[in-house]
Amino acid sequence: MEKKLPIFWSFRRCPYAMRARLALRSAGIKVELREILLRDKPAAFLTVSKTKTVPVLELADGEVIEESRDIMFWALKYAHDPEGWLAPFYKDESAVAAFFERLDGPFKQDLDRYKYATRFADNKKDVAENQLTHRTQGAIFLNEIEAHLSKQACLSGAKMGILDFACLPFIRQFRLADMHWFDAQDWPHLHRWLAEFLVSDRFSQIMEKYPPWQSEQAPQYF
Ligand SMILES: N[C@@H](CCC(=O)N[C@@H](CS)C(=O)NCC(=O)O)C(=O)O
Repeated sequence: MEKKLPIFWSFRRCPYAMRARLALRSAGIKVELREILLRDKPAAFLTVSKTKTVPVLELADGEVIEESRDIMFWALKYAHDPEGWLAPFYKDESAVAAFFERLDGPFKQDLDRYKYATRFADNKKDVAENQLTHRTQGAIFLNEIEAHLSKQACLSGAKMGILDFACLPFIRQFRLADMHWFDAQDWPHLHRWLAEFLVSDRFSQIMEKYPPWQSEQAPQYF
């Protein structure tokens, strides 16, 4: 009998789910993938997830991992980190934690208020002002990334790792808010780094499309 696989609840375009899929793939961990629609979450998902957010990983022993960051670390540690993503973590755990705090905290807030400005203001003037404020604030983080990348090939060091893959899906979104503006910024190293990720097989593999999960369907695997 085949071993029971973990169940991974996902949403293709969610940057948190993307980074979890990147880590699962790097770790070579096969999961049953259940794609959901955020506007129509299945009852089975709502029962499992306390936070009602994706991604969620349900392990065979019943443990439920709700945070994308924890899924990344769980997968990489479980599989003994075949690509060495965790090198920066073993070198300086608190620097990696601080990076995640900044990325998932202030930078994500700026990203949301920039990309979805109309959700946060009700007149055109405020929308435009907010957009500019949060783009400017987000760009401070991006300037720092550019500075790091001008000194070393990747955020995690000479090789891509946890820091790179944790933030690339969010930086991709920041770019999508206004590609013309983004591409015009003087960030030569950041543009190269992001472009290499976007054309990589790794990225296309984790962006494959799956139909939304239905309880009676045969499992689909990732
Ligand atoms: N802290 C969570 C955040 C995940 C999150 O906010 N995901 C969004 C989608 S990108 C979500 O599921 N939102 C719920 C909704 O839109 O109903 C993590 O890192 O996994």
